Amino acid sequence: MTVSVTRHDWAPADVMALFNMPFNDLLFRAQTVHREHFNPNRVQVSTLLSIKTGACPEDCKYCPQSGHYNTGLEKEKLLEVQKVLDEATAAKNIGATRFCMGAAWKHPSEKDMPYVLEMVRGVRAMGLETCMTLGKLTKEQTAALADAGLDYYNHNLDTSPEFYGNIITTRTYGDRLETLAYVRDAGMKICSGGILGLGESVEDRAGLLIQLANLPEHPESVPINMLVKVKGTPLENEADVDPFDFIRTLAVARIMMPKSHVRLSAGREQMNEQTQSLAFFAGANSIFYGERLLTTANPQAGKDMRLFERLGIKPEEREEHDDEVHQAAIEQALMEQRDSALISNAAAG
Ligand code: SAM
Ligand code: DTB
Ligand code: SF4
Repeated sequence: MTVSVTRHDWAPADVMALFNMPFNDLLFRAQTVHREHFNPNRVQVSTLLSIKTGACPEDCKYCPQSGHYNTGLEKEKLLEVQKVLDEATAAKNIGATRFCMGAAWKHPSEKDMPYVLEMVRGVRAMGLETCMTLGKLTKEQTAALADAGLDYYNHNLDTSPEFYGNIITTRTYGDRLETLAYVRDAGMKICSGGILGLGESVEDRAGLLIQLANLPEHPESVPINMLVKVKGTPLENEADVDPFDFIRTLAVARIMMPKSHVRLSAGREQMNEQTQSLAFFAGANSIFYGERLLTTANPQAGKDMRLFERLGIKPEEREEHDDEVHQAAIEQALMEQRDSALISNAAAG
């Protein structure tokens, strides 16, 4: 019997009914839906890099990079393309399959676009999936990113439309929906999710998931972040979210968007391994991998690999592109890896 349905007409009462299910019933249902579409023992791994850090003109109350708050963060201008490619190589070497580049901008400037496009082309040629999060986009910028071969654009809705004004006043919810529509129209995949722990109610969590699931197509990737409380931000003393409520939200996201990758996103450094393993059971099947998120800490790669081993989880292979140029780049990278292994074997023996 098929348990999952792909719907775009979720109403608040339907979603609150899921949130109010007994925990075990909810997790069983989420895991059943998960198994209809995914191998439950595979988790997608993405590595993040901040390509432009701090002094952001937006006032997102959770964010250490907002120029409105003093968090003591060292600002950095846009990284050089070669530095970004070096970091992508390091991410590939620890086993990441997607490289996500984030900039603390309201929107990209025309002056920065050529560098950003070069980063996309360079990272893609290494055989990694590419993702960027650069703030609001114009139609033209979106088309240029798609032409350069960007696979995913991350732009989060963060919370419900009703609660949003308590957290951000410098960019509207409508602006975010417009950027997501441009990304979809340009043929790229969407990564969009939100944050828990902002002081929102369960109804707001349901409201966020309704906005995401009622989009014309579900986002391919849905990051659910747990607030990382950073000193100097207005939310530094916000109350902790009950870990079971966090897990419930992942489970409801899995049920509402059965074919999407749901990412257990920021906040894993503050979470124990039992909570993370319950998150995977609830249907989360993607993580940020590598010791840094954008500006805050994430678990060490070795620690995550040991957890995967203990749980019998393997990192998911990257999705293949049918694009021949890209395939050629992958084969080239494999040949180079083989050559360097032969050279080091020869040197050793
Ligand atoms: N500046 C771009 C934007 O906001 O569109 C991209 C980068 S921004 C850091 C991406 C997302 O990271 C935010 O939408 C938010 O969901 C998440 N985020 C930022 N600070 C966070 C924190 N302290 N804890 C958890 N998630 C956070
Ligand atoms: C997302 O949803 N979470 C990531 C990514 N998309 C860009 C960012 C998390 C940032 C956490 C705080 C920091 O490290 O600055
Ligand atoms: Fe700027 Fe993004 Fe942080 Fe908001 S979340 S302050 S837009 S970097």
